[in-house]
Amino acid sequence: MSRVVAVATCALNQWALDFEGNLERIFKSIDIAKSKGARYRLGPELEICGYGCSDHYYESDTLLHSFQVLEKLLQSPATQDIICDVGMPVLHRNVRYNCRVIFLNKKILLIRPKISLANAGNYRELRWFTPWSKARHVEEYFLPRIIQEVTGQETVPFGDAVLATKDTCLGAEICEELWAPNSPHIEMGLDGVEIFTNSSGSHHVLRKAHARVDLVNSATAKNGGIYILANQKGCDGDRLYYDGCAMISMNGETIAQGSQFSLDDVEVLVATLDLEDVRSYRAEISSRNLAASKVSPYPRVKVDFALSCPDDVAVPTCMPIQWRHHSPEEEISLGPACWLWDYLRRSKQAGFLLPLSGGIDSSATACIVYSMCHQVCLAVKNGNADVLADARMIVNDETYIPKDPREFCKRIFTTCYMASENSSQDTCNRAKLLAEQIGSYHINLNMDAAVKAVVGIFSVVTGRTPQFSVCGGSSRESLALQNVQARIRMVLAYLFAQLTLWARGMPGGLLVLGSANVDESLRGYMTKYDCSSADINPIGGMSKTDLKNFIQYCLENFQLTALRSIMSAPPTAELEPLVDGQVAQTDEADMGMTYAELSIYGKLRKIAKAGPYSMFCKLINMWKEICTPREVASKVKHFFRMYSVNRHKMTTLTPSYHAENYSPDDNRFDLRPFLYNTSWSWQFRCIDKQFRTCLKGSA
Ligand SMILES: *[C@@H]1O[C@H](CO)[C@@H](O)[C@H](O)[C@H]1NC(C)=O
Ligand SMILES: *[C@@H]1O[C@H](CO)[C@@H](O)[C@H](O)[C@H]1NC(C)=O
Ligand SMILES: CC(=O)N[C@H]1CO[C@H](CO)[C@@H](O)[C@@H]1O
Repeated sequence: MSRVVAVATCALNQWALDFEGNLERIFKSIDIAKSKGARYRLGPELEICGYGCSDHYYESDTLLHSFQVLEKLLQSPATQDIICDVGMPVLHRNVRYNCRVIFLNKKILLIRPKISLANAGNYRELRWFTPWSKARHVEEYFLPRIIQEVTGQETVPFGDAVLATKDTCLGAEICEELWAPNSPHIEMGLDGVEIFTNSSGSHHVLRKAHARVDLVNSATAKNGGIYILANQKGCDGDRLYYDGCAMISMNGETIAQGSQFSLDDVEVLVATLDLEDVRSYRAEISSRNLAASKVSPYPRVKVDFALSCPDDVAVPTCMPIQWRHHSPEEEISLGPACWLWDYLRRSKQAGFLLPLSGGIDSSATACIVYSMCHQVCLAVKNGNADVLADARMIVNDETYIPKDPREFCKRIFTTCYMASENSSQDTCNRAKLLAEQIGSYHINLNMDAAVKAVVGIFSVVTGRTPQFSVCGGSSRESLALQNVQARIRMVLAYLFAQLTLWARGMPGGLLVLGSANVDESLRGYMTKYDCSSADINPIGGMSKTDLKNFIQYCLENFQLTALRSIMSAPPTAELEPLVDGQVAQTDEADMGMTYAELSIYGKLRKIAKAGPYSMFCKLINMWKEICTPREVASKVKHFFRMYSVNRHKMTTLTPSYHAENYSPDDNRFDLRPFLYNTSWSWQFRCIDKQFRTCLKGSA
């Protein structure tokens, strides 16, 4: 018998509760897998209903419709002669499990419930599912009648088992199980499983891809085997971007790599591999074989089917490749751009509107939209019919073909510079030049009349006129005046988003983009309900440091020379009066901390889980070369005061692309109160006590 097997895995852009679309994409992936000779096809976690259904998992409708989709798959001739491994929720004895359903030729072979559930960060699987806790145990599952009618089976095995085909043995791991310290693949491998499958719903976090790739490769480095990873891709209706990276690896080396970011809804990887390579890899590892001889066996579901190709077909086997990683700047350029595209086409809007101030943040956001336009043109050039159809729908022209990113940008992207008498000519010019270079439809407006009118109402009612501090006003007055300007920007942004296309005689409305970065949010350095309030924000999960590097990348990669002066200008909100025509306000001075410091506070607070006292203790060490303990104490206190005073702003944070593990996003990720006693008296006393000990120690 031939030893060469052909297996397929995929990355699918599934969408929560879009059963119709999800089914279509699953069919398409099976078609491609079969056309490339695969005899086994793995799909992403919960692909039938879409990974991000969240509380919809509680609804019996979700379970019902998932079975209805499964029925369609079972019935179809398209699923003949290939083992299909699909993901869906299943209720067994009134308990809901996150399952793989594995079937072949109208028969369900096995339902495998997930054993370790993902429950950290953005994941809340324990809220909806129960982990299967009976290791190597299988029960009878009674199929719903609609499935019985297709398969002729009344019950099927449900539990922790592996599949034994005529030529090899396959075992499934589901997403989180790979990260678990005692992953199933270890014991399964010892028990003779040669092919491990892993279906994921894993999302993009900057700089994280290599961890996943290393984990997958290491899964088979020690004990040999073939590891197949499938993942969801795309927006899925939430802040997360699932980042594909389907892969196949063997004996610790990558064999096939899928893309991390792309506009293809269906991506299928097929590899032909020699099982004998697994066996010979294992042959020499005597420690493995000793352990293997003692392992208690998994229940095996026998399958009368071979994964290997017929003997008379000579198939070349695949060779290891080197995994290509994106730089963090490329990740920022590609991930949020794909997410924006999904959001735009699925919300059926006609494009985006961005208040473009000429600073780093809004410019970075503009560059991401421009990058999206590049990807759309590229996908169309590569023959992606779905992208072409979506582009035509968005620009409302059935014959349109996006070829030039700048031209496409002009149709779907409006940028708007909102000047007040306190904006400098420099920022205005910078915004205009950048708009020209990316091709956006650019509006320059002056909002002084609106600001005067609003402040005028206040003066009429109260008889008092607030002044800026440079004109002798108190900080209360000055801040209120800045906030009025900032908030009027938001009102204007929404007005122009709704009606610019109308004024130009075109149909549709625009989505408003926000551009507050993760550090500003953390510090609360933003006006609540100013133009940081928008429909969505592609950079809300990025740090200022990463955004600066990204701007440099765009300057080189897209030849946007306008970015040169944007890079060198100090970040400013430009809400205070100019002094001699120059900016008198800079963000870092205003915030009382640098962006670099903020990133450190952010990571300590969220990732290292440090309160004020622990943060102080860590920083006196980290910063011992640059700060005295007294300075550290005062910096930490300042940060916690500002953070807690402003935490309420996080409750209305614009939904942002999630990309950073220290994101302060209150809504799903960083659950904390928003009304604090901002004196932190107990905590700060501990800092002071510690700090006095430091002084004594050094004396
Ligand atoms: C499957 O892969 C994901 C990465 O996407 C990983 O988080 C998970 O731990 C893996 N699961 C198993 C069981 O290997
Ligand atoms: C916060 O705590 C301090 C110290 O215990 C206390 O004096 C102050 O009244 C508290 N603030 C409020 C608003 O309760
Ligand atoms: C619109 C606005 O707030 N303009 C202010 C700009 O700065 C001058 C002082 O230089 C103020 O008088 C204006 O009110």
